[in-house]
Amino acid sequence: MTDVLETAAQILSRSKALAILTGAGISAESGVPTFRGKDGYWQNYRTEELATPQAFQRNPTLVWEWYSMRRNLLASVRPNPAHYAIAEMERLGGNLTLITQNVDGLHQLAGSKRVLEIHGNIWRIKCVRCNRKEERRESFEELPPRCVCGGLLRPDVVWFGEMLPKDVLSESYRAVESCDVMLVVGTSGVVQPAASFPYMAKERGARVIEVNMERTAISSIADVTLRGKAGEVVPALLEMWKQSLS
Ligand code: BJW
Ligand code: ZN
Repeated sequence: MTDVLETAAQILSRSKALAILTGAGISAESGVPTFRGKDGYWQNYRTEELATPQAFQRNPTLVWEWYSMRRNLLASVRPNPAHYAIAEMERLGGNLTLITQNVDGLHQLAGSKRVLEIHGNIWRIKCVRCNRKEERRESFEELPPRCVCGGLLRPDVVWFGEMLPKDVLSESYRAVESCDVMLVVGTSGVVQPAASFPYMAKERGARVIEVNMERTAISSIADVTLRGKAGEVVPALLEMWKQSLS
């Protein structure tokens, strides 16, 4: 591991434009379940059956119960060493863009200032009728919750078949197209368009470093693969990177 870690740290220390893409795996050690694999079920429903506008239309209460459960859990979890290490990478200076698929807000809690949340944020809600958005951390007395206009409220997250927020997406593409290194942490790389970011970066000549416990759809194009837990590997990578700077 030390050898590959050193190689990765060297690549990072030479980088002039770093893009970081994170997924559910980075929050796993904080106690947040991932979406796929053995964690990817809730009451016998798969993520793909719940995170869709059709599921919400059919049964808003069911979908809200899933989000309520997750919001309750998230209310008490803390960032882990991987989130903190990435926040410190930002403070090290240089050109860094953090793109996350996560809706949990843990990067911000760890101190990351600029976070491109391409799948939205679970603490924000919006009205399906008047589109009013609001940050709301408290739980709801009744599910599904309703807006003052009478419309249904939903979490302001991106479901399957929905477009990603335009501004956030174009900023992400800018970073993906201009980075010379992409660090990919804790994502299975199966959900588009995020899954194509490492491929696009690679095609433009960037180096790809992957941190994941398992082989993924991105592993085949990674220049360096760091197999292990994000909470251990990312801080170790940061330490080695700092050493190579001094
Ligand atoms: C660890 C670890 C530890 C564990 N340390 N690692 C065919 C081709 C191309 C595209 C499509 C297609 N068919 C359909 C599409 C489009 C669709 C899509 O990609 N579908 C695929 C599943 C096939 N995409 C969309 O619909 C997107 N919109 C879009 O494309 O708009 C344009 C369009 C519109 C209409 C038609 C066509 C195009 C929107 C996608 C929205 C995804 N939303 C969700 C829910 C968000 C809200 C919420 O949180 O509830 O986003 S789904 C879920 O998956 C969530 C995640 O962000 C996302 C990605 O998951 P992630 O983060 O990778 O998690 P996991 O669980 O998959 O993986 C965890 C990884 O961590 C694993 O690898 C572990 O090994 C690892 N790990 N512990 C390090 N300690
Ligand atoms: Zn409304």
